[in-house]
Amino acid sequence: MNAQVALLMGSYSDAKRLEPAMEIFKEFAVPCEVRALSAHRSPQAVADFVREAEGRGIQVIIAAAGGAAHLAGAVAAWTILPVIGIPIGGTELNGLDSLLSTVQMPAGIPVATVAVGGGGPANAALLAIQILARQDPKLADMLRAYRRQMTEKVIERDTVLRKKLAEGTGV
Ligand code: RP5
Repeated sequence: MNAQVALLMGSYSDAKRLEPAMEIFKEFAVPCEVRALSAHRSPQAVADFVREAEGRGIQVIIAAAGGAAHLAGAVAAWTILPVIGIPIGGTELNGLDSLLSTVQMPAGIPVATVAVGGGGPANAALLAIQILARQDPKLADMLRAYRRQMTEKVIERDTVLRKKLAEGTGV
């Protein structure tokens, strides 16, 4: 099956932080093309990749970068596919530089930006899957099951918390 999602990162050094996104794609059995291409150091390769993406069946592009994080915006400039930006943390400015560079797009060229660190990479993958699920009822069912499991986990932990507090055994 051809990949319907592409995950671009600005540098191979970003890869570790993007593992949660790759795990989500694995869990939902959604093939994802993963590449490390820089908006600044290899601009032509980025442009070539993005311009060919739609023709190859890619439906959503995720672009992750840190620091002067222009990758998502540069990608969005070349395509009308939905682009999800992941600002990478751990920079000199603790990811605030990446966040602002990714999120502050001028009107006309949107980038849907997720959080720096935390659930950001996983949420980018889930959002991409939610977009695909509009045309794929099986994926939609999987997303509903994923949410149900999340809810069950919260309820379970709430029960444990209340029991421990009632017993006075500490949390
Ligand atoms: C950005 O610069 C990359 O996305 C990465 O987060 C950061 C540093 O890249 P390297 O110098 O480690 O290649 O373009």
